[in-house]
Amino acid sequence: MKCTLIGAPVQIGAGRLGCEMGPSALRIAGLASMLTELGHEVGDIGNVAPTPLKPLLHPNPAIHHLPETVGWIEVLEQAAYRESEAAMPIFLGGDHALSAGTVPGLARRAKELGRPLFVLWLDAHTDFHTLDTTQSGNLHGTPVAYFTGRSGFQGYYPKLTHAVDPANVAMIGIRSVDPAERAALRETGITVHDMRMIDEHGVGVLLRPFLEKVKAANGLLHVSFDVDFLDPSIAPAVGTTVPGGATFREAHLVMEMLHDSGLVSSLDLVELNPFLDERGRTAMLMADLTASLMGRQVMDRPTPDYAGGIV
Ligand code: B3U
Ligand code: MN
Ligand code: MN
Repeated sequence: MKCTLIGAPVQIGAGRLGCEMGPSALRIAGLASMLTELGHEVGDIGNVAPTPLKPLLHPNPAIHHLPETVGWIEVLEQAAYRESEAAMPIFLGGDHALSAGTVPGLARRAKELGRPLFVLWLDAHTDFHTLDTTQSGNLHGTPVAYFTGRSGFQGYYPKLTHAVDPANVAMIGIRSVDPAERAALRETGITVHDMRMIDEHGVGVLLRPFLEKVKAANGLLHVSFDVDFLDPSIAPAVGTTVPGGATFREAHLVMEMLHDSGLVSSLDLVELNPFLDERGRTAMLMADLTASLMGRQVMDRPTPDYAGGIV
């Protein structure tokens, strides 16, 4: 497969600085060579830079860095649309505000291809705030609300060309939801699998029906992978650690199932803050998990076909 690495050193969406170094850390961890070894044709267009700032003032005084965030959204929407034409784009973040650019760009591409876009959101958080409801003012908490077309962004974030249908969004790993997000999520068709669901059912059982839905709809699948999906004991390099996250084994299983599905058409790797890392271990784990998503496996053992029994 052809894939293209795109650095998106966004850090102003998060509450702590440092995600700007994320693309470098992922490159230094050897992501490109890992993918090449798996037989992929890998390009790297380097880092993109935000479009020039326009003055913007929102009545919510908590909001941080609105003009810069809009600059990143604009450039990443264009990059996602352009780079998804001929290859699988892999966005090296950068904080999660970047998905407010990547996902709308991919939705525009999907629309042009006449195929629905599905989004798998791997995160401790739902990132479902609008500009009016965010209390932290950290705009990495807003991308899902924006790209699913919630109101509350008009006149600030760019006008969406195509919103993602909330029924096509599944979140896994959720364990930190603000009251305003919870209330708004109840009104949408977004599937939210919190950690309790993982504990009770296992992550594979939750993921399989979503993949079947994407396949049945001939959809494109974007995976947005926030470092804090993982438990902080294995992935400390993130500003918003929340205890009780996905284990090493759960995360690899998700990646392996995604690979075997053959459905993934784009990927965000977000919220890596190398300033908080321990000898590069989180960057290396994110690179290894990406390798699993792109086909690395222990044995030649694809996802079992349960219909035919376990082989
Ligand atoms: N919901 C909180 C916390 C948060 C969201 N996304 C991250 N943290 N990474 C907020 O600030 O909006
Ligand atoms: Mn996030
Ligand atoms: Mn998060």
